[in-house]
Formats: sequence, C-alpha cells, structure tokens
Amino acid sequence: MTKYIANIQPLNADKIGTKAHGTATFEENDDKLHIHVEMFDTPANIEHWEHFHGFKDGKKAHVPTMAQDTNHDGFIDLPETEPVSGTTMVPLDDAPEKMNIPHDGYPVADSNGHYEYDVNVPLTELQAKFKDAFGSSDLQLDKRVVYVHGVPKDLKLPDSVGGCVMSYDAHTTLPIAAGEIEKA
Ligand SMILES: [Cu+2]
Repeated sequence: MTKYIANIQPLNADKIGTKAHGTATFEENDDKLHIHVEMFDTPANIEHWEHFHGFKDGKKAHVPTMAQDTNHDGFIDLPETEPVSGTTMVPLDDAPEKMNIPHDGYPVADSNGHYEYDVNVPLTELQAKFKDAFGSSDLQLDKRVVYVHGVPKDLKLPDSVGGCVMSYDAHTTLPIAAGEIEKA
C-alpha cells in the first residue's frame, strides 16, 4: 500500500472570514484508491468543490501565496493559482473516476463548516480516464495539490475575481484552502 497525505491550509481567509483547514489522505491498494478528506471551519451549509490540481508535465505543484494575486484585488482566484498549482485534474466528488468537474456531486459542509468525505475509487478506471485527459496513467499524487473551493453566494466579490466554469461562477470556484500532497 502507498499512502499520501496533504495538510490543507487556509486561503483567502481574511476575505471570507473563516480559516478553512483540514487533512486529505490517499491510499493506493491494488485496484482501489481510498480518499479521505476532513475539513473544518469552511463556509457553512454550502457545497465545496474539491480536486487535486497539477501539471501535465509532472512538474511539482505548489500552494499559492499572495504573490499569485497578480491583479492585486486581495483575492487569490482560480485562474491566478494556475502558474504555481497547474490545472484542475481530478474531482474529489461522488465519482472521481468519471472526472466530471463542473457538477453538484461534492461534499456539503454542516452548520459548523465541518465535513468529512470518504470514497473508494476504482483505480484502473481513474487511470484510464486520466490518461485520456493528460497523456499518462500515472497520477503522480506527490506532485499535486489538493484544493477546496466555495464561498456563499451572498459574499460580495469584486468583478476582478475570475474563475467561472460553465454555469458556475467565482463563488463556487474561489479557493478557500489548499495543501501539497506528500508521500506519508
Ligand atoms: Cu479545484
């Protein structure tokens, strides 16, 4: 068994008023990838998109800092994360192996901003889908960053905050926490 862990730290906390944090673990066991995420102090009672992001060429992805706020609006939005974290790769949703990013199948935080996510992914199916998208079946988890997204619809965001994905706007995609995945 190979185990990986990500210590997930807050992003944009001063803007959203809460410091989202938690842990993600990934355990590869034969044909199963067991993914567990537990988050605390996320914006309450809303769905939180979560994925691992990374670079197709295998370059190590890193968590962003305020240096990534290149338009200086005080927010690190999804497009601004790409130079250091790469692109959205695999959703941590109800069926990661389908690699269906923009939909409503992600965990929902309770009234305390807590949630726990636990799934067993058929690894061969995920690797095949990953290869279609990124040219290699190797997930290279220790080169990736876990992202958690999502702020309430009524949070005022300046027009400069980008990150619309199909019918989902920047409230859905605004990063609230991230952590680099490492071999445990
Ligand atoms: Cu993401």
